[in-house]
Amino acid sequence: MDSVGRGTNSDSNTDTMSADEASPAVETGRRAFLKGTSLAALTAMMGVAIPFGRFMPEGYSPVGLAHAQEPDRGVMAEKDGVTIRNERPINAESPAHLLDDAVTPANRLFVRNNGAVPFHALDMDASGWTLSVDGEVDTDLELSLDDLRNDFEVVTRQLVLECGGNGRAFFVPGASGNQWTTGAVGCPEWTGVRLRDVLNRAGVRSSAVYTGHFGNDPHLSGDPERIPISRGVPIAKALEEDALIAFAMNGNDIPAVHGFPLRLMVPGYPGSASQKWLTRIWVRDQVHDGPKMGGYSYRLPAYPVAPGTEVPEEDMVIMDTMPVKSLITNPQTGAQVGRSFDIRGHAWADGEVAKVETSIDFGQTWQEATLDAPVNAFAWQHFRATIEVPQAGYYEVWAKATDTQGRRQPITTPGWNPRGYGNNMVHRIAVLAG
Ligand SMILES: Nc1nc2c(c(=O)[nH]1)N[C@H]1C(S)=C(S)[C@@H](COP(=O)(O)O)O[C@H]1N2
Ligand SMILES: [Mo]
Repeated sequence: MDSVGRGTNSDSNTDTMSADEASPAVETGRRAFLKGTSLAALTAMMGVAIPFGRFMPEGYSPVGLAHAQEPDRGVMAEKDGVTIRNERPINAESPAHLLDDAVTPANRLFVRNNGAVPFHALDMDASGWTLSVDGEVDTDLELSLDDLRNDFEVVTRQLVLECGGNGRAFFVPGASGNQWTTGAVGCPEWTGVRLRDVLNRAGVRSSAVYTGHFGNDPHLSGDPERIPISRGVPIAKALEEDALIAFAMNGNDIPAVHGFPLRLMVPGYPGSASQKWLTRIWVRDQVHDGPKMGGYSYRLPAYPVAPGTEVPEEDMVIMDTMPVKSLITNPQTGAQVGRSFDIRGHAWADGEVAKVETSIDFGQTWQEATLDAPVNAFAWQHFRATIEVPQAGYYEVWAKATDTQGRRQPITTPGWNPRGYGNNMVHRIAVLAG
């Protein structure tokens, strides 16, 4: 199944500490690229034959892999107004007022890479692309993009994608990783096939417990034997109807940096569950143990801890669903407004948002905003309100969403955790009114 040896690598704690959601900074026994990389692995990574490959000195690092060492500047050319949080790997988010569109356009969608953008994506070349499904299934599948388009029902859905670390910058004490503020989230429109239809075609065995997702993005070390990230979800989540294997975003090919030609979209879960450049789904009989499944990556303490606590690794549990949240996207924070002004934004939850309230008196009183139903499950719900202020001056507008299960956004950072995940505190903007 896995001729280049990238599929079963589970050495999450040998990953280099790059940024967000990285494994512990200790590099234990990292396989040395300069020794054993096979010609077959290099060939697979380059995507073409290397005719004189047998003459490459042992340990030689091909010049063509150099892009894995550089920031992926080219793929960011289309982005507009994003804030770069890290250059290598490239990570960027949008300020709230640039996320005002009902459906997030490609130029505003945050980027979260753990490795480099793969060659085929840089070239937007999908020729020969296949997705394999194997493991705890009755029949292994190897599907081309045409197979996916032709053999399964194609659906289009607006689905929220949010990094588990969105809001990390507000935790005190701070956590290492990308200092995301509020913008590592977006809601584009995705077209693809249901993950569950593909899994059911393969026939999920009763022994199935978890999925393991694989893409072909190169590790920043350039070592083709290492994979930057491979996460999965409980099999029950994978079999819900909302998760997609997507081949289009906003009616176009998925942009290179967002996973061309194929990615998962598993809404309601941390963005890391939505593997980009998807090549393989391994149905597992145990919880997946790919890179960034273990240690402190996407994990929370099993019990509440005081801020700054050193939590033992064995007490960390996998973060599953994302908490209820909202974002004020207009006006822009710092704006001058009249004594009466309109605000608007989006709200989302793992499930549905029941109400959004706003406050202009630091949370003393709240007014209910007008809230739209989602166009489909896991789509952004848009809200709007007209705010009247009693006199001219400085005001803060706060927004707070409550989901249908009664869970609501806290005023300050919720449960502190070592890596700063799941911050869904109320969004606040400042205005000068009158
Ligand atoms: N192959 C691959 N898939 C990946 C990642 C990655 O680094 N490589 N990053 C994950 C994380 S942590 C997030 S939050 C989302 C970000 O998706 P985006 O860059 O399209 O916004 O992709 C996920 N899928
Ligand atoms: Mo993420």
